[in-house]
Amino acid sequence: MDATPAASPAPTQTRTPVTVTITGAGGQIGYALLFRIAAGDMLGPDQPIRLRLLEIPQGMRAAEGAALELQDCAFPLLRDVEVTDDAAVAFAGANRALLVGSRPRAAGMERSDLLAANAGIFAPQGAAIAANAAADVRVLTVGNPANTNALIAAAAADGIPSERFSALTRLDHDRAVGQLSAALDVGPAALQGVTIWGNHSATQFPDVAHATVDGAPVLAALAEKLGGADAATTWLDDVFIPRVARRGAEIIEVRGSSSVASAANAAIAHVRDEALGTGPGWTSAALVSRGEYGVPEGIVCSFPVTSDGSGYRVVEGLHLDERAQARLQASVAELVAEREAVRELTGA
Ligand code: NAX
Repeated sequence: MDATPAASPAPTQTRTPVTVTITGAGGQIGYALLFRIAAGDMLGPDQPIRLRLLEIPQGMRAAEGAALELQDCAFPLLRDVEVTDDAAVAFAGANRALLVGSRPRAAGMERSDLLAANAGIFAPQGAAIAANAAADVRVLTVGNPANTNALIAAAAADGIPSERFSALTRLDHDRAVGQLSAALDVGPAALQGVTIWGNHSATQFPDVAHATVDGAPVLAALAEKLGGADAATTWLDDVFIPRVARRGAEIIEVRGSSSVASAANAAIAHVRDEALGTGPGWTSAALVSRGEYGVPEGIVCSFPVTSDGSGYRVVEGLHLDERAQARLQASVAELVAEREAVRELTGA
């Protein structure tokens, strides 16, 4: 018997590490993200990673504690972890940035105050990314209001193409898939073609008009399950759409705290699919509009998207009926109003 072990490649030794910067790393979503990223869930099991954790001074101890725990996991892919409150240091050489830290809404705060406070975070971070990150950097915004924060960061990141910026609506997408999966009593993998349109807010439009279950139209499957096309439409309008759009509030009510593990899971899935490809079908992500589906250019709007590993692109050519158009336009109107509110700060 030959006792010589078969020659195997040493991928973690040979691949160049990817530098991943996470802002708000000392917070709840940060804590749920870090260990999965370090374990290879986001960029694959062969991709070494360097982590850069950005916090504000009040969050530094929590981030430092997470860094100690990361060291204690001895993840084979994790080369090093640096914790800092200096954006220039955090974004130095970053290939991937996940902007999670943001200013939460305080009691009595108007939406315009919230937008302005976050412009004060995301504009300097966009500038710091442009000045310090790697030439191939891609940036996902998670911190709310996510779409407009992404717009602010992109506008401030001189020289970085705006298609490198996106905002997270994958959680909404996965929530929609989860609801359909339960209603139709099928596994999530049987479902394709769900779309979240618009803003990551209660105005978003979760759309199943092009969705399929095991290759057959979801609308027909719902009609069969619920006793007719009218019953299916009523369920979609009165149960499905509001439940998906308000799921964040439902989680807070039941759990006593906002979505954390599911949000981290969605952020990981967003980056993974962007970097490694979406495979069959599409997913949802908020991208800078180029005017697709009549959405004004420049706003960060959720669309159906695919990636072949080189970045997300909008799936074009889907038909939206009048009701769907009206729902999309309502969410787009909110995004336009948000852009107006921060226009002076961003020049967008
Ligand atoms: P936490 O309050 O637990 O953590 C936020 C962290 O960000 C804190 O540690 C804070 O010190 C830090 N931070 C604040 N300003 C910063 C800055 N300028 N630079 C670096 N760090 C900064 O919130 P968490 O539960 O982790 O949620 C983070 C964000 O995700 C919130 O804005 C939340 O609303 C948003 N969400 C977005 C979702 C989405 O689907 N797009 C869903 C989940 C979540 O609600």
